[in-house]
Amino acid sequence: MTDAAVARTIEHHRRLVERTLDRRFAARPRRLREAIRYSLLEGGKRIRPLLVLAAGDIVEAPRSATLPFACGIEMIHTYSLVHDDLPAMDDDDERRGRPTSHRVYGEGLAILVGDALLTEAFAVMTAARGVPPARVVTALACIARAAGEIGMVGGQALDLAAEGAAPPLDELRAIHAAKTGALIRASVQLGAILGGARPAVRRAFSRYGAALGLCFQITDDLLDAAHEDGAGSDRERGKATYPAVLGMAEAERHAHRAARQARAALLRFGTKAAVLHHLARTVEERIEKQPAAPE
Ligand code: GRG
Repeated sequence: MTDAAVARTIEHHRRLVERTLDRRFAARPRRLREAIRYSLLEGGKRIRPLLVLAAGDIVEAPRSATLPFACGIEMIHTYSLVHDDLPAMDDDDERRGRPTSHRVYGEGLAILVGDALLTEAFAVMTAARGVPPARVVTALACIARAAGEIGMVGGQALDLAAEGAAPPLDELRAIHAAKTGALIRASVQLGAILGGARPAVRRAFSRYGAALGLCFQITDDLLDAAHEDGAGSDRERGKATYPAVLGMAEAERHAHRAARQARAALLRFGTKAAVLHHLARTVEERIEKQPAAPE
């Protein structure tokens, strides 16, 4: 696949997900629907749904099964952002280039937006068709674990508890693996599960997803550290981040190493994995978007 063909595939997948999400919400009262649409439909990079579709394509999972999961995982991700931005958590004013949901709609409605997105995500995912029902059940269990107590929510709790402390590297890694990594890893695993992939393939996808999730979180930390202007930054909040624990230059090296590990996990798939390669490059290239490391 040429670079242009990969870019076209990704754009096609992104539009497909956005069109499907756009058709979805009919909540009453109207204000809730408006707040859900505001939070979900504009500005996200859609990395997680792109991973579900790309991984599913490698193992020939039907689109009728992967698309509902791609949409569901984006809804779960968006719920986590809306709740993370609340005054009780990060108290952020901006998200995806616009005022956060609670700034526009108030805290109460923003909590309900998150609740609705999380719950509806499971309704959307149960609409998966074209594969044996047992695979859908396994995929639902996979995403529930990744989003819940031992995944994203657990990671967020560990992150809150670590504020103001400087955890050792292995603890920081565990926080990141749960808070951000679990959903990214699950995105790739969902494709494999829905395609009925063999265990060796599932293990390779899982290695790719874990390494990509780590690279993603480190680059996010690096971007925050490079652009920080005091108020609201990770440093100001005393967040446990890679740059805080390792310094900028070493954190960058860790991000590149994780990207290399992600690519290495794809070797067995050859050119079939072109889109996953491209997505790993996109995440890694975010490092170059920050000003040069001061060390
Ligand atoms: C509140 C249950 C609960 C969990 C929150 C993921 C998370 C846990 C908080 C987000 C905090 C944060 C900004 C972490 C850095 C990594 C991250 C998830 C960035 C945002 O994801 P992107 O870059 O966002 O994929 P877009 O807007 O492109 O979808």
